[in-house]
Amino acid sequence: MECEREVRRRLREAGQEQLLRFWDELGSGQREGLLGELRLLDARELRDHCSRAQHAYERESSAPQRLDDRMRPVPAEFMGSVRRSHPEERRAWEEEGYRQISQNKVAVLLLAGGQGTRLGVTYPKGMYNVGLPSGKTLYQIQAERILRLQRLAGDKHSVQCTVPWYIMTSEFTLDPTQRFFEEHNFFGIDRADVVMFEQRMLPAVGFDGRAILERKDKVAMAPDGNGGLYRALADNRILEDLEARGICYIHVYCVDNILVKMADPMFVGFCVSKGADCGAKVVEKAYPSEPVGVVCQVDGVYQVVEYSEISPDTAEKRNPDGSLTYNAGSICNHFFTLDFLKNMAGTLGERLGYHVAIKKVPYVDEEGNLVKPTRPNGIKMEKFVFDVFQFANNFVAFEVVREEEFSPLKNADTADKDTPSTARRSLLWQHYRWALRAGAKFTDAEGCAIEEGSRVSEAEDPPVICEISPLISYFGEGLDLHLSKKEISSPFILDVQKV
Ligand code: UD2
Repeated sequence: MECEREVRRRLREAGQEQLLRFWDELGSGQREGLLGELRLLDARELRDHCSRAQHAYERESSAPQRLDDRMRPVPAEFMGSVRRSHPEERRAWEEEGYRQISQNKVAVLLLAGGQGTRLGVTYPKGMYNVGLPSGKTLYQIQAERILRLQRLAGDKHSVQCTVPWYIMTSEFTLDPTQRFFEEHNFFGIDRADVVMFEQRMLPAVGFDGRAILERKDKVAMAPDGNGGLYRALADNRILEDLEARGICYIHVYCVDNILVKMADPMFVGFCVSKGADCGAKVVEKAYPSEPVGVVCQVDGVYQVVEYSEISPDTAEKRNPDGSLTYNAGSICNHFFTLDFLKNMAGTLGERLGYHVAIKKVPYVDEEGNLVKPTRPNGIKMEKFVFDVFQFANNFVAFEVVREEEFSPLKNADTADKDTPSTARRSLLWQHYRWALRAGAKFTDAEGCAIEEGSRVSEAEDPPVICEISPLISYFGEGLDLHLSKKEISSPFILDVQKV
């Protein structure tokens, strides 16, 4: 094991010796903990990381990068759409997706290494219960969708099939996620088909280019962004695991979208039919300044441009038919072939640039006092998962309907959007629509019919509370059997025990 002297030498080489400035005050356990953390930091990488962060910060604060003049929208021929493509075409894509799933060629990969600071909980976001009548968490909903999808694809092709679930976690989320899955018996999924792995962490850096100590014996570290995926796939031999299972296509998604269609057969089938190596799901932007990334081309290559990187004029730009020119809002749902991921996990992924986030990072001051800053004081460097689009040979985008597929949980209920309440409402409205389509008749507490016409705005709860288990319906299918012409009083939960 490396001793203090050796670690100190490397830190000196990296210009970061301040990380040991409280060494003399530390007990032996604390010393061991700190050394353990520092041993993982390579001297050259640490030096490069800190100076890169400092320079990126200086560049950002002097002249934020604008990409307006270099942007072009995604050409129509590379875009499929749930709303605009022909129904026959959509059906064919969906069939293709089911075929691939039934042949065990499709996996899902969840990005779950984020800290969920905006939501304000100390546990992983996937464990969050948004207050559905069933009390199901995001993880449980996702697990049940996988189980149902396996069933659907298997029945269509008279086989048994598996959609393995890969979950990228970080130092913050791995242990609690593992424990949660254990406690819930992996929600009925075979545990061999749930593969958790960990992304790397990077030190937070002060504006002076020095890594920050959050305690006398602990460096302030943060996950390296969801683009840390590519390195983590290599670090943890995940590509080998995918290969050994015969997986060819991977649907990557983020944890917070309560409406996520895991391994969506239509999206997968669309990408496969187009021979794409890389694809992204998008929704029409709700309004020009909506803070979502836009899928477009920059200097002829595909990219997601964050809202902060374009001017209001560009965001407002419209086509002759009145629609927004940059309308393809990214919902963090991506398709990759295994071959593409293999390339990204090698040298290409290393070439991805970092994005700078200026944050409030708690630290110890020179006197050793813990300080919770009121203003941003630190730089966190992150890679973004979609930055690999530039390397695609055949990139496609697929537009879906927001109300059916996108309602992210980002903020606590004190905010006015993307909260537990809005997520719960989106799901309940969707299930209400499915139930009506299946012919359900809803009655109130007095047994009087609630007419469909008594719809209120979707900004409020639906007139009846009806929750349908993903174990029964993946995306609204097969409900006639349970609901047609049935009189149902609210609140109502359709789950397997009740069938
Ligand atoms: C993400 C997208 C944004 C838009 C939006 C839609 C990125 C970088 N941005 O924005 O373009 O599509 O979602 O909801 O994808 N994560 C990790 N490791 C990390 C950091 C994050 O796994 O180091 C995960 C995180 O757990 C979550 C996902 O990545 O599942 C998205 O992270 P976020 O919530 O920080 O991204 P957001 O909302 O800024």
